[in-house]
Amino acid sequence: MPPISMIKHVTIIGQGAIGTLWAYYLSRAGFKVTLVGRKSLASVLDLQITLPNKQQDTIALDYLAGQLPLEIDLVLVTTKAYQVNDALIPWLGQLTAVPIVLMHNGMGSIDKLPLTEAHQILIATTSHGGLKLANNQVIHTGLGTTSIGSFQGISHAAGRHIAKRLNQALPQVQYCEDITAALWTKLAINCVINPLTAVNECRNGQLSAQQYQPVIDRVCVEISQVTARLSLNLSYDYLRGLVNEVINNTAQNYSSMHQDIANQRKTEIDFITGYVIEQARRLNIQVPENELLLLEIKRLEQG
Ligand code: KPL
Repeated sequence: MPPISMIKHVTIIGQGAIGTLWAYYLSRAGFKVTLVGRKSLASVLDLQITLPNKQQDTIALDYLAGQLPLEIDLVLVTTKAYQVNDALIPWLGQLTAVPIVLMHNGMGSIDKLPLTEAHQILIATTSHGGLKLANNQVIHTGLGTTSIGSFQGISHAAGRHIAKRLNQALPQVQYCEDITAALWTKLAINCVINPLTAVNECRNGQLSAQQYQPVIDRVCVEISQVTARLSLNLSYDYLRGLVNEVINNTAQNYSSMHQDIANQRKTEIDFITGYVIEQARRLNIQVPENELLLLEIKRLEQG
């Protein structure tokens, strides 16, 4: 692993709201960022961003279609969970000596990747809010934090080093030795807020209304039963408290699933609620509330 200041060339695969936010903040912090995609677009993208304090900024970002740049110190994969395979598999052969950070909502996508021992993989989860209005326009709707941890092929020391470097661009980035617990925590938050805001067509903050408390309780109870069997220290009280905190902190946001349904896009439900259901089945635990929410989202996706 090069010294911290040597992580300079960052390739970003996935130009949704989160990938675009990272591209902006990394570039502003002096990193050499290249967006890699499949569409043939101009090789320089003039990005306009609205910052959380409502100020506007613009920045020029390099874009490469269908090929990787020559210099890469770090790869950030910020596609939706269901796109990770298609987006990353074509490059996996060329990315054996480079740390790859997978950053998306949900869990389970990594299990489907044909990784070898040579791949250096980290997983990250972020609570920053973003809204992509057009290819060159994004709003940073809410400040959040990012947790990152090693999944395979990379030591905790090297992982901490990467976290520190990313923290220089978009703080707070914290390194977690137990990234699984951080991922389940975010999964629980997403299992509550995402389907409920999509089904009820509301902003995150509206879930603090009395009428939604029983269903939120049931989803949190089910998830804490699953995490208990996985020996993760995530009690119902802890998860319930965090869910309330995120509902309040992101009160004005529309969740990503709400945005997906409103824009008639596929959602990440299979990697959020679907992942919980899959683990629950394996452990013989009943999760009827999560099953109901999955069905409702599938119905909305088809509609
Ligand atoms: O991660 C989110 C999402 O919208 O996907 C939350 C935390 C629910 C914030 O909106």
